[in-house]
Amino acid sequence: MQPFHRLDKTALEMGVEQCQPYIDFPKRPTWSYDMNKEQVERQEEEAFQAWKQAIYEKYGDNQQNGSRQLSWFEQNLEVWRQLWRVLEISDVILLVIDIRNPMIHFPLALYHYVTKDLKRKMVGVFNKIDLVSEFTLFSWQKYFEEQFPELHLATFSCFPMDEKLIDDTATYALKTRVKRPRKRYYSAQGVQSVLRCCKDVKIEKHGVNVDWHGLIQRYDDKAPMSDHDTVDGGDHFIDDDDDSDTSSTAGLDEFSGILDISQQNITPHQDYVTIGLVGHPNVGKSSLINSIMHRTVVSTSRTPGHTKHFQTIHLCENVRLCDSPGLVFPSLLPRSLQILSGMYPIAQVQEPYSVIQYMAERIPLEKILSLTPPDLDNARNFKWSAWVICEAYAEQRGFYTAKAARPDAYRAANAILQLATDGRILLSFKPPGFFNTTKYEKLKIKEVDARQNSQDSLDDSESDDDDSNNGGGAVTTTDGQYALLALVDE
Ligand SMILES: Nc1nc2c(ncn2[C@@H]2O[C@H](COP(=O)(O)OP(=O)(O)OP(=O)(O)O)[C@@H](O)[C@H]2O)c(=O)[nH]1
Ligand SMILES: [Mg+2]
Repeated sequence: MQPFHRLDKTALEMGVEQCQPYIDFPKRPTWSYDMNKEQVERQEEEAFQAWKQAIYEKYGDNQQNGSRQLSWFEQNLEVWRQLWRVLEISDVILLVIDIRNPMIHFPLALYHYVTKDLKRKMVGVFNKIDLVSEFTLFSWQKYFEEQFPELHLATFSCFPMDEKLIDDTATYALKTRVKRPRKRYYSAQGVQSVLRCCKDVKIEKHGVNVDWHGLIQRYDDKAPMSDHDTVDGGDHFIDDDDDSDTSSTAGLDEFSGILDISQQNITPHQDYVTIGLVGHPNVGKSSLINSIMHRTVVSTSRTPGHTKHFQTIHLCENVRLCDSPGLVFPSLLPRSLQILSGMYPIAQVQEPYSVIQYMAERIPLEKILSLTPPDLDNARNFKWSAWVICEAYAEQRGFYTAKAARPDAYRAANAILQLATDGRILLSFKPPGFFNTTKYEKLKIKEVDARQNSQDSLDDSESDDDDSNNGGGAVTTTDGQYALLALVDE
């Protein structure tokens, strides 16, 4: 109920420093074939309890000591076991990252474990790029390239980019509901980028020759899929829907490409390249798999924690994809941020007002929602608080409590949080130096120049085979420059 203070724009910057110290995640204890199933499981149980106890001892009372509170994190050993299995059977780990806040979705401990301990290849997929400007995406790419050299980067979106998002430091809301195609997997952007990354990491596997080129080419032509490939109408997979659908594996057996993996398979299968998708809940792992498959093979939902079991899907005879349940890694990042990043089910948030305050301190929420101050006579001295924002929004939307017919602030708060996680209120974070330095502008200019030069030399040797390059290139360049100018003006 206390009025809040709007923070400087740099409060939206977030880098690796804010994620320090990073907390390790539980690893599978070593085991041998001499041990029976019960012994292995007991050992895992004990190691997990010891790990939990250790982090609670170290960070559990942090808030009372005045330092940062331990975030929410996955408490269920079964879910960690699934992660272990996916890491064990995958040749390439695809970490799916929601581009609106890449740092919170990037568990440093996992990066170090995969690249240094397991010595496996790791691809970071910036997902939901339709919700940020091209310049924000560009800046994050540069930041990640610099900070995490062993991570290969790809970009992806289930939906086309929104032109209105040319400057996402000034545009904070998609006021109108964006019309999205029902079969969105046809308009996905970036499947080629993801597959190209998987090709570039060069997985060397004796006797397995993947035709990456042919695979990538498949996504070149936007020809409609054959009847065989499309999903029957009325299927239960289209999300943004009933949050009650919790059985994510329902109906999956109908698809022939899915195999169960027995527990014996603890190293990548020698006949296939396995691409394992991991990441926080709700970042879009299952949607990415559907887009690659060009049909609905796994269930998706706007409610985090939808996928409950990992499953493999064959992309071609020697490449298979592995979807996994989203899992929250422990950190010292604020719980409000976790909720806003979509990894916690909104319906279960008991006290949503501090999350609203966290958001309102960073973006002009009352303006975005076009709220009117309740006390118009005294509008000049009026100061917004999270609670008043929620009450005003409840009035605007006609949310009233059943008994006393008072504005239902709780329902309003939930609705606002849902708008934020769905991406209709745009809360996106930026890498350090985004607002107060010209670092990223300079890098962008350099890149545009380089592209221009290579375009010029291409034009000289004009081979006019197809015009896709011309059109695409021109649009990207113009958008890029526009984003740049808007930013410099600010
Ligand atoms: N705007 C936008 N939304 C997306 C994109 N990809 C996925 N989503 C939405 O994000 C939500 C979560 O997608 P899922 O594919 O179920 O996410 P997941 O990572 O499999 O989630 P869990 O199974 O809970 O771990 C859904 O509401 C999707 O519609 C994207 O590229 N852009
Ligand atoms: Mg999923």
